[in-house]
Amino acid sequence: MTENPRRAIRLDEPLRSTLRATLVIPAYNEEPVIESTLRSLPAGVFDRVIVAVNGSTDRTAERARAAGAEVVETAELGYGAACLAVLDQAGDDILVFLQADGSEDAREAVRLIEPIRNNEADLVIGSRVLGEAAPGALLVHQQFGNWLAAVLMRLRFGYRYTDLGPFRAIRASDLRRLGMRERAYGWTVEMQIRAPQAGLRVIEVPVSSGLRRAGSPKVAGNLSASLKAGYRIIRTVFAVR
Ligand SMILES: Nc1nc2c(ncn2[C@@H]2O[C@H](COP(=O)(O)OP(=O)(O)OP(=O)(O)O)[C@@H](O)[C@H]2O)c(=O)[nH]1
Ligand SMILES: [Mg+2]
Repeated sequence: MTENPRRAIRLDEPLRSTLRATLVIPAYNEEPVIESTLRSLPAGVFDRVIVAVNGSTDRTAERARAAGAEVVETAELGYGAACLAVLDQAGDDILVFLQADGSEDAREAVRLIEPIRNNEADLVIGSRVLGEAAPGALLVHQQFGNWLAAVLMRLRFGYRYTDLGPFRAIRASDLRRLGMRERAYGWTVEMQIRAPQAGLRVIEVPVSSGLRRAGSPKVAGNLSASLKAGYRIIRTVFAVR
């Protein structure tokens, strides 16, 4: 977590309290769970709900539309690519990223949004390490990977993080300025490095983590995918200048 004195003063600060909140749910082959995740969203928290789809071979997009969400599809593959594709139509909304698998508590999004609206932070990361985790929610290799990435970020850049949690919020205008390059699973870690470099104020807040409600694991619950993602994450820590 960082407080960066180089942060530029922005003329639009007084409007922060009225920023809209857009929920972005990256989803890859999440047909079995996407509808229940969408239907369990809290009322009155999000102004827009977008499901970000790429590469899915099932009916994720159709199910999302049927449940009332907007769908943004891109041909470019990768978790990060799906998230970035939303930027073209996000205006200056606060973007809240949430997993499709129902493992996070969307009601806790207010903890992520409020510090941005209150002008206390620019990137708010939901830390599963600081919050309550259900038994089995954070697997040992996942915890080790998060810890290793945190140590490397601290050694290389001096930034202190407890997690790479994907449940996070940032203004679309800030995200555009970061010049994100990573298109796969190094996306979260790249954001955590580029944000303080760009003068954004970054904080972590506790979020709870549960189990995937349905569907198949794409990362943590799949060992070979975890190893690939872990490699990609570590590579990203060293690739960002
Ligand atoms: N659009 C898109 N979404 C993705 C991609 N890879 C993963 N996701 C989504 O990103 C979120 C996180 O993936 P998960 O499979 O839940 O990964 P995890 O939480 O590490 O592991 P499990 O919960 O055990 O599956 C889910 O909503 C996925 O559907 C991708 O390439 N494109
Ligand atoms: Mg998950």
